[in-house]
Amino acid sequence: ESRVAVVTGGGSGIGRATAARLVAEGIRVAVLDIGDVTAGDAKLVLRADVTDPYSVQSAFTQIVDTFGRIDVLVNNAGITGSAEATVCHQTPIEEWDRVQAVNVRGPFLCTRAALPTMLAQGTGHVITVASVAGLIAFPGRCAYTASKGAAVMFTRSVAVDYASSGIRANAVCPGMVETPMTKWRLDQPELRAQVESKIPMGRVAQPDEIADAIALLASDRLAYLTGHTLVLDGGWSAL
Ligand code: NAD
Ligand code: KPC
Repeated sequence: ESRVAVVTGGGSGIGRATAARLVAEGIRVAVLDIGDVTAGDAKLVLRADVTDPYSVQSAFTQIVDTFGRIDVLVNNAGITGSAEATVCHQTPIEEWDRVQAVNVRGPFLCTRAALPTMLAQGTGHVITVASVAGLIAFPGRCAYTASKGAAVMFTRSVAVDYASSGIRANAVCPGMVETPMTKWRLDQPELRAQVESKIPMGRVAQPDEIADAIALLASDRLAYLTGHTLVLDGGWSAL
């Protein structure tokens, strides 16, 4: 039977493009999202909150009951926080907690739920969508930047601890991507120009360009790659 991938936050943006791309490659895909999801070609669509252990556990139980295995987990669900979640001293404490909960606790809970199946298989790949903000600070987004730094180190921790069990972990670090998350900023010509001026390629990315990278990682090519952060930022962090 074909391989199985789970994509969290698969209802929108990068996650939706990734789910479609993996389905096109013949992978059986389970999409997990807190919001409304149009099924697309995904084999299984589950409403779940990645911050809630019970919700996550019940989703993964259903996935394993349905497919019998999990080859790839894409930890993609993420948030930036409200308009008030800006620089450190102005970030509401509850917004800090909410951002860490989705962006750090989420990958932890989902990976924790997927690992027993991967360990039993002796194979598996955890791909976490971090951000260029996990490598260089995104100005005015303290909670988000800190959370993505944690996502990168979470990936390295899993890579190191499970390499001898046949399980790999890699992160993808996109730069600015045109999705519902960033629409509010990119729809304002001045703010868009400000972002584009920092990117050597002079343009933001489309979700398909990130989905392509995730699909390459999810394929069993690059089999020696683990603990890596694959940066797709148009040269932003190379400056
Ligand atoms: P998006 O807002 O379009 O999609 C995120 C999806 O995650 C939504 O469908 C949402 O419902 C889901 N989600 C949010 N909280 C959830 C929860 N608690 N449980 C389950 N699902 C939840 O965002 P996007 O731009 O596609 O971002 C996807 C990932 O890529 C995020 O981790 C984001 O930080 C990262 N990223 C985005 C950009 C960008 O510029 N758009 C850049 C770098 C990294
Ligand atoms: C680069 C990245 O991960 C997105 S950071 C900016 C998000 S927002 O402030 O909502 O435009």
